[in-house]
Amino acid sequence: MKRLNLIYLLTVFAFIFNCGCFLQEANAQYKNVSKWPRGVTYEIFVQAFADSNNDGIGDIKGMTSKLDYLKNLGVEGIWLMPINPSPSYHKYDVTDYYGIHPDYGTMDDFKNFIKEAHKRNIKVIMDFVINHSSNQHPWFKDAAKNPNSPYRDYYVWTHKDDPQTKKEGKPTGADSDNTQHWHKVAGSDYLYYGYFYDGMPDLNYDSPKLREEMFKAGRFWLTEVGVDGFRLDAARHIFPDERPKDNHQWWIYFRNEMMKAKKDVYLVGEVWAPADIVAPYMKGLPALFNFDMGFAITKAVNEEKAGDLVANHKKIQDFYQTVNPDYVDAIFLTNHDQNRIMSAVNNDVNKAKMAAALLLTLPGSPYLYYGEEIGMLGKKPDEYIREPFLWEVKASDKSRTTWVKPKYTTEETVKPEAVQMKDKNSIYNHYKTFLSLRNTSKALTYGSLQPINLNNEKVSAFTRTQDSESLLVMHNLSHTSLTLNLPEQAKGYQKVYFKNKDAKVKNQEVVMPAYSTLILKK
Ligand SMILES: [Ca+2]
Ligand SMILES: [Ca+2]
Repeated sequence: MKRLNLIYLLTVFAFIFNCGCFLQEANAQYKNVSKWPRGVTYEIFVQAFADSNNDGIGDIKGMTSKLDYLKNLGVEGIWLMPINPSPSYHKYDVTDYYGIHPDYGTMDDFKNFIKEAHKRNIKVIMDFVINHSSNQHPWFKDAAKNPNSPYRDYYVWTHKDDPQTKKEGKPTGADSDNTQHWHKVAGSDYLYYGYFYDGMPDLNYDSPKLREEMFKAGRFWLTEVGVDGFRLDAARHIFPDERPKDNHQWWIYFRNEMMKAKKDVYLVGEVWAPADIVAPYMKGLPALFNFDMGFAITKAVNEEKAGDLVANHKKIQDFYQTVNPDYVDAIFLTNHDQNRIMSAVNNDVNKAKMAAALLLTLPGSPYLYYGEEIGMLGKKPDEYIREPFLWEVKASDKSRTTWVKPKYTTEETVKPEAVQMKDKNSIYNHYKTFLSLRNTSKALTYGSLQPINLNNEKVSAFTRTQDSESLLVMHNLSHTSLTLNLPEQAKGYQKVYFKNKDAKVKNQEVVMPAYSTLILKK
């Protein structure tokens, strides 16, 4: 306990002295009001994050040693990309639903990681990839060579004369461009269904035996291992495209089964699609990723125009609320499947900081992608948006992984975390400041959203209100300083709650330097 108090005090002081911009009453306490899943979650590609045994591959022990780093950043949850045994580097094709990939460590390592995370009030969710297995999974290997295999029914088969095998499929969304969904097995007259590619045969959710098998695996991680929930990959592909209602129903069923093992299990689904397709999934999945918002923020920041970013976000939120009032809107800038935000804004650190400021002041439950907070760069192909995290300068970086030779995030382009920590203007300290800002404010964490029109397209302005706390948030997205008059709608917001870059307010006039943020309270 003593140690925790000390960390807490140090955090308070570091926070006050670092930015000197969080203007609260002198006796006000720095106190977290956010409660996960409404706090900030951090996505980790284990292979690239932190190495503990000097083999160049990130592992669970390495990750465990960085929990204090994540705690200090203000993170309350961790999402792990797949950790099960798999033949691929990314591990989205599983060969054992009960194991840990040996490169990453052992089950004991993982249980210890969860214990240490929970000690710090950090939740752990893991990718549970159940739409498909690997074609190297023992179930599939047996099913493919033997039509009478007990696992035959775990996959989806059809005869080569079936006309649908000749049909060119169409990709459903941005998550795949594969159009050949039926794949041959050498020496057999039967083909199997694999939505993504032949290495990922789809599991057959029309089979009660398969369904029970996957429930069993899910319950294992929740009860035996102790994870807090799952990120569910390819959530709209469980059943084929023409059966969306079966997909919606499936997740209600799945959630009920998982709740038998863990009442408060957290599930966040990947449905990479516009809001009208996402919405029906909310009945089963309490949290879904909001892909639209990340795109909208990136566009606004790049064009230096607020546009209808806030109004659209509110429209989507209001719509989702009609489907499930308790839903969690999982917002993010980019994830492991997209070019990194710093590259998406053409390496412009001011724009990357503005994207973060928007993400962390708008409603939703923010997800950060590892390395985003140090401004890591990265463009597709996928390996290069999943490059090694830079902890220290290369010569003294014992945790740095070498799993891939980086093309974008190198010693020359990105300052490592340890260096940025000491620089009050670094992107790292910008993230840390905005995480603290959000975590300590009920209005920013839970508050309702109202767009405010300042008659200037360069400024994104909105209020966030929760109970008696109401904040007027203004971001100058542009490279020029602006002087604005607050409209009638914003009357009464007079006191500075937060500011950076010398933004100021006097009476109803606001001065906002380029790329600044100003938050006023009543
Ligand atoms: Ca290692
Ligand atoms: Ca499927």
